[in-house]
Amino acid sequence: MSDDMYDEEDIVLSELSDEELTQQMHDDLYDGLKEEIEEGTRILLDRDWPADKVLSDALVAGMTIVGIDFRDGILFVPEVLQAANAMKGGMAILRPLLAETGAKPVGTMVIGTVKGDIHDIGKNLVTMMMEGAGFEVTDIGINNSVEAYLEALEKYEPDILGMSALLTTTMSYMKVVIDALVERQLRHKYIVMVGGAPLNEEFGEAVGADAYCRDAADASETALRLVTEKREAASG
Ligand code: B1M
Repeated sequence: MSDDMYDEEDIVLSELSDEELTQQMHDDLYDGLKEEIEEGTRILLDRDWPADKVLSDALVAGMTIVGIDFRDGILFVPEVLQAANAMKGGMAILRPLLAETGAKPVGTMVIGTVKGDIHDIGKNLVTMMMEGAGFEVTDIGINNSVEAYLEALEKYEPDILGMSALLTTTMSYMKVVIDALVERQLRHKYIVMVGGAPLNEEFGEAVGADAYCRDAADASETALRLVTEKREAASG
């Protein structure tokens, strides 16, 4: 075998230190390299990294960089879609680890991204963390109309309705859904939790949600607290 068969630029992920590997994974996510992201995810897990640390330090941190360059017009939709696809590859490996729980469900949730909005990575992460906290979650996907939410609520009768929005132009649709629940006198039946990058506490209150959740960990903690409070109030 001749020497020039080896490309000096080739990087062997398994030979990198933890820090170099996470840096490399940020670059690979940026370049939308799904296989490399999957390999890096496996290597970090083999090095005994907890799944939530792989998620936050390697994947979410990488996606934050993508988001900044998307905002600044350096990256465009096709590249960001590839980055999202690579991220999903890593998330699929982490999913069973984050969702590991033998216990019976502590509660149930229907979650979906609102109408006009196709962002689903954050919602998928919330689903995973909620499952990890022992909830049974029905994910109704993206671009959900009022009718789609109502249909799912009727069908699954969950404790919680979760809504996600990533665009300033779509987040107000959460109020449309909550108003529809009020109109039909269904609002009291569900705990409504909302989340997504452009939202904040004030917005959550303004649309009439029970809670705004900053991130997936906050969502699972809040869900546990609100379900417990609701059950205590009902039994007391
Ligand atoms: Co879009 N996009 N995008 N995008 N995208 C943003 C959101 C944007 C901030 C980018 C930017 O300019 N910096 C910007 C929105 C600006 C605004 O409204 N203020 C934007 C734009 C403008 C657009 C388009 C309009 C671009 C265009 O076409 N010109 C278009 C809209 C399409 C549509 O929805 N109709 C668009 C399209 C896309 C892609 C399809 C290319 C892709 C989505 C792929 C996919 O999701 N399958 C995409 C992506 C990937 C992004 C960024 C880069 C990353 C989003 C993400 O996945 N973050 C994003 C920039 C950014 O946010 N940094 C951007 C990682 C994820 C883990 O975080 O989603 O915030 P996040 O979720 C967190 C919390 O918010 C919270 O927990 C999660 C986990 O911790 N959370 C919840 C989320 N949902 C929750 C629900 C809950 C609780 C907590 O319920 C209880």
